[in-house]
Amino acid sequence: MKNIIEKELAVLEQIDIKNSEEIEQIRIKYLGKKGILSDLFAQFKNVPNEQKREMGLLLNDFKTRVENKIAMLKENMENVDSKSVDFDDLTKPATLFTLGSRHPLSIVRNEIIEIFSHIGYSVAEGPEIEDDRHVFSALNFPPEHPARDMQDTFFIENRTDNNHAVLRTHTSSVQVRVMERQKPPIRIVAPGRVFRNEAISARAHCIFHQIEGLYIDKNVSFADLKQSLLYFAKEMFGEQTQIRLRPSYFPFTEPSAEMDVSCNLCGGKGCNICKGTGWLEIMGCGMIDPNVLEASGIDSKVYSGFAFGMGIERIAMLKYDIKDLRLYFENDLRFLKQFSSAF
Ligand code: 2U9
Repeated sequence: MKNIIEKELAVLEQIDIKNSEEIEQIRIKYLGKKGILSDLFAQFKNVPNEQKREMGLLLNDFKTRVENKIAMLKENMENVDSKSVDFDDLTKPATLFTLGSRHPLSIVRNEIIEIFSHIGYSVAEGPEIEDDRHVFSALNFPPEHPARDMQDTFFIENRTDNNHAVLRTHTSSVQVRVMERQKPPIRIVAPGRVFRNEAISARAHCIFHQIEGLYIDKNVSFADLKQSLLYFAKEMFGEQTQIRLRPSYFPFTEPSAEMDVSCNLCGGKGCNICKGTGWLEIMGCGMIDPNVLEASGIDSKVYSGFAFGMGIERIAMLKYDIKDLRLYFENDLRFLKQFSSAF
């Protein structure tokens, strides 16, 4: 038995085969039902007891070597095959493969981040599951504010200290966390998913995406806010774009405003996109309320700042003329394939 194994090992060593049929023949010769190994294992029972251990080891080692050799031959053959495909006809057309495309919301988010990065903003991120303090209290929401209601906010856990766990309803909570840990100057944008308890329709969804911005330093003024947002509007919608600010109200900013951009489609004359007004509302903004600065440990006598926020779905709807918000979340490839971008 020992002799047979040694002889076969020498034979095995010499084998060099390049096609799958021959490899299969070798497999059958050694590992097949009536193959050499099966024969040797059958003979094993006649081996005297004192030799069983040595023979057993030899036999198992032989089997492993056969299996390894066959695996190696197969691998070599695959390499030879793929080389031959590469070189057999250099004039063959290349194999087509489809490139994926970015989601329109990612394209728009990346574009906004890029624009603000040119004037010194970096990206901040934070948790989607938040607590009352970071979503409401620190942002100057009074205890009875309707946003704190179950109708508007998804509550995850009611806590006895009233610092309930909630799904964030805006990314402002990310900015609160940055203010808590970083001394001004702070210049950040916070993109991310937010959640509101809304019925789903063409114009509303319970999950959507925001990008908010925050700039805090000494002597930051409303003029800085206006100029920064004008720069953004021109970069995003074209050099000819104009902006206008209308007074508004948010608990976390004072004064507050809504910002419109001039409608690019009709050049301000009025069309069905801007509903005849010549203007498109794209974001809210304002000077950060001193209470908000103080709540996160920033001295409002030394520092001031501005903030803004926009819905990414809305900006992408304007950019791509998308009429129904639900398209963003259905992952229909006919929709997704239409978008391509450098971002
Ligand atoms: C801190 C202080 C102030 C962020 C701001 C808005 C105005 C705003 C909405 C636009 C459409 C949300 O997606 S939307 O529904 N946002 O109008 N957001 S100012 O203000 C902040 C943020 C963080 C600490």
